[in-house]
Order: sequence, then C-alpha cells, then structure tokens
Amino acid sequence: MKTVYVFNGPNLNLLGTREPQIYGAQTLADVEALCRKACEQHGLKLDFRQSNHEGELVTWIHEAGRAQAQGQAVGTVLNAGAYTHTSIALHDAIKGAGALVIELHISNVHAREAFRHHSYISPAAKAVMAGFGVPGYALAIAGLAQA
Ligand code: CA2
Repeated sequence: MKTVYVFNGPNLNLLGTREPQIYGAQTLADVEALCRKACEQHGLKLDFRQSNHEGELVTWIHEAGRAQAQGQAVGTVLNAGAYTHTSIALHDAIKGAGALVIELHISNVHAREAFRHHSYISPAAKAVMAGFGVPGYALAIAGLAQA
C-alpha cells in the first residue's frame, strides 16, 4: 500500500481555536481524521504531520521525495501556511527532492491580503488548491490517488 504524505506548516496546530470565519471550526485532529478516511477510500496509507519549523518541513519533503522515488509514496499534500509566501527553501526542497506536491490552502488566498497572493510553492507544485475549506484536503488526496 502506497503512502500519501500530508504536511502542515506554521500555526496550523491552532486550527479550530481562532479565526473560524476564515479557517472553519475543525481542528487539526479533525483534518487528520478526514484525510485518514479519504486515504482508506483510495487504498492509501496516510502519514500526517504538522511543524512550525521551516527546516523540519524541508527535511520531510526530502523524505517524501525519497519514498516516492522508491515507489512507496504517491505524493504529498502541502499546506505550508505562511511559509508559502516566504520560503525559497521549500521551493528548492520540492524541486531538489523531485517531490510530487499538491499545494493546498484552506482559504482562498487570492481573495485575501495582497501578501498572500504570491506563492513560492506554486511553481514547484503539480497542482494548487485553495478555498475549499478543510474538505479540500480530501479533494487533494483524491487527486493524488489518480495522479
Ligand atoms: O488558507 C490556508 O490554508 C493558509 O495556508 C493558512 C495560513 C496562511 O498564512 C496562508 O496564507 C493561507 C495560516 C495558518 C494559520 O492558521 C490558523 C488557524 C487558526 C487560528 C490561527 C491561525
């Protein structure tokens, strides 16, 4: 059974505690449960993580790229949080590791502040999903399942 990685960046551990009008009321544990169900439906194994540290996310993308190269993983759903808008290191990690990444955002970043409109992840990603709320994670997993 192949693995789907779901990596979440900074502050996503706060989901469900604040700003429900933007991010909804579900917690990160709820997101994990939703991803697990989606993976089960597609016969995939889930590896779900969250980190507030850029370097840790870089290391995880390297790991996902290796697993993919060995035929053990289908790809990665990455919600890089605010690092989306700042991190050349994450861009380089995706390219360098050859990782198949679906960039995901819970909110529609293009309908928000201008500083959220640019993404360093998008040019390195296979696909981009934004604005479907937490259910977007299941949609991204469905996309990876047929990639
Ligand atoms: O819409 C998304 O998923 C984002 O990646 C979320 C990031 C934001 O910086 C991106 O521009 C868009 C922020 C995640 C922080 O989430 C919180 C949730 C609840 C309370 C506080 C922060």
